[in-house]
Amino acid sequence: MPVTGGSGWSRRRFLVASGASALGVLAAGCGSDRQREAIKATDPAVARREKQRRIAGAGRKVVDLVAGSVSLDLAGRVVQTVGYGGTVPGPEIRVRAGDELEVRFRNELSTPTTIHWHGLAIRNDMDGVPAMTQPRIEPGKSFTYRFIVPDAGTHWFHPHMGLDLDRGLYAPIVVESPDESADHDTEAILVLDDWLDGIDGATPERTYRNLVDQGGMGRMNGGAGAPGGMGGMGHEMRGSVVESMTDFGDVVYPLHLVNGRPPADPLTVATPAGGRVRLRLVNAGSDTVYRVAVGGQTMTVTHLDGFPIEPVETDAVRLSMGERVDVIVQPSSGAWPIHAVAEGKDGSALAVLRTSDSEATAAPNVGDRLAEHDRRLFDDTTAKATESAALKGGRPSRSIKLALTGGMMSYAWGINGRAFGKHKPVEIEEGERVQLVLRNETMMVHPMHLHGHTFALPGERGARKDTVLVHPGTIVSVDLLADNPGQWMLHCHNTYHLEAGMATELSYVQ
Ligand SMILES: [Cu+2]
Repeated sequence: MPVTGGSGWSRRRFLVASGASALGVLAAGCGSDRQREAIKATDPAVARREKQRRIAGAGRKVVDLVAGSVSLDLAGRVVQTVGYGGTVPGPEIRVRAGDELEVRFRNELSTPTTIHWHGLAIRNDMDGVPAMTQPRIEPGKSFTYRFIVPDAGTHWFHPHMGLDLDRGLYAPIVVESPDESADHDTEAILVLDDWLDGIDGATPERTYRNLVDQGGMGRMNGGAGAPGGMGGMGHEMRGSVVESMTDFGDVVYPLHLVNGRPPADPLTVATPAGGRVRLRLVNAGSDTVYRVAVGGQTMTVTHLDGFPIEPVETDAVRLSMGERVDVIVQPSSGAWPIHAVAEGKDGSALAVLRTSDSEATAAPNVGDRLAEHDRRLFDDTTAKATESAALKGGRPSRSIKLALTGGMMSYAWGINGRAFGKHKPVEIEEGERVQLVLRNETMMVHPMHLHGHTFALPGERGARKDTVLVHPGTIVSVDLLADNPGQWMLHCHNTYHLEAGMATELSYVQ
């Protein structure tokens, strides 16, 4: 396998950190413009905050987890990749809010790694960002993650190293609420992923190289073939069929998976006749925004990024990379496609929803898209958090402007014109309530993800989110309560944009 752990921003970051340490500058957040002393992951404030999360009588869960190589059978085509626990996705972790989770992790990869618990506002030293919150976990080494899980919801975990996110290293973590009444009869977790690793010689590294070398020339598939890796199914000019000229992604993927399975071998979700099923949707993709609908059915959106909203009935939902959406579906008798189409490019992922009284024997036929995809599309900016989930506190005391910058031609993505490593940390004090103003100055969408916090979308009782899709030429302002001291990544969840440096740091200072 090509070197992944030492590639891209993580290595640049490491080098910058080393140099800065030699000069006696704080290693965490050693960007050139740090003004004040950072509260690092090892600071007593982090342990103090964790103590506040402790609930008397709460449970404890211990999980053993291994990352290593995996043979993945994609409808008869076997590829070699990496994953957790020998499967793709890795085994689901299920805990109750308030419990302490201990994950005894062993790295059997040939490269260093870390685990980031996406969506969980946990203690900073367990957040899994190399050089920022913990050292890299070298091959053959172990690390125990131990933290209190604060909030219920549908979340997931993945590495925070180089391009490993475009492999099979991902798995869901579901946090149950002790006081959430079940309004459904059954549930299923559907993890969506765009897949290229191991198909016709494609690797994430080759894909990234192609993007950098030939940015702006066309779509990239990372495959072997013509010089520059433009052979096979990859070369397709952009722009002609892209919805509203919006560029949703630049990598063409040969396959799109639901729970590690391609459309030719779809997962079946069984439901009792007349029953209600909760679908927990996760987008673990690297460069694909999905639009999901269920054939012949409406759906009710109940949670965004794990947090409850006032329910909204719709026909289709959109998930950008890193986002989660929970919906309730009450299917009529039969077998129905759960169809996730890639926004702005060809390809789709498929699963089947089948009621117990269905007489259908074959998977339902789907074409390019369902009628439901083009009916009501759920808009998260109109969603309202439930009373209990609404962000507490008053009005923001200040605004922090963050321009999302860069483009395909140079493939130099950044924030405020700077790549990670040359970034200026966003400094904040514990207890502040601020507004983050995300302005997309590029031609592409960017799903912006903040670690360790769940911000609120604009408006009265705006939905709580940790990842928000910012469309080209638009501004999204989110409110943030600074209640979790430490150093936190704020980055685009497009794996290739992140690798190119589209990240900064939310830095608690004292
Ligand atoms: Cu991006």
